Amino acid sequence: MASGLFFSLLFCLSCGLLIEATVSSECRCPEGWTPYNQSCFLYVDEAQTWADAERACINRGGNLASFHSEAEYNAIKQLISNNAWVGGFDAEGVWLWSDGSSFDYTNWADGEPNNHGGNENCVMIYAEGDFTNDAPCIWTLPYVCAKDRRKCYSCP
Ligand SMILES: [Ca+2]
Ligand SMILES: [Ca+2]
Repeated sequence: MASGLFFSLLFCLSCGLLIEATVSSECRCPEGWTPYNQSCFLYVDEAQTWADAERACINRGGNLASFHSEAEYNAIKQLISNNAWVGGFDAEGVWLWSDGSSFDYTNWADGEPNNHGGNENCVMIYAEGDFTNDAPCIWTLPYVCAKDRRKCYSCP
């Protein structure tokens, strides 16, 4: 028993080391995607509703992008050339990210989110100015997808 546990631990430790060693070569972002920490981002300059944009990102193996710091926001912002959807949405008064991560950082423009017309439930980032806005989900905008690079950090 004890030796079995020992070998399990040893295996996990060596796997961890192996993962660290191979992450740069095996966990590259797909061509066209931009690496940022544990994520890969892709700006798609093709206008879609928020829901269609999210589905398009899912089809690419990810979700609409989320951000959790000013630096991460800036990494996404750098990629866009038009106003663009990201994965934030208003679920009956609670803001969530479509990738399931916590909605722990915001940089709303002054006066936002204003739920204009009672009908603004999706987060867009402005190409000009460093702010986000809640907008009607049926607007069609380009969008930013993200994939989690950690998915390839698995033990064989
Ligand atoms: Ca709303
Ligand atoms: Ca708004």
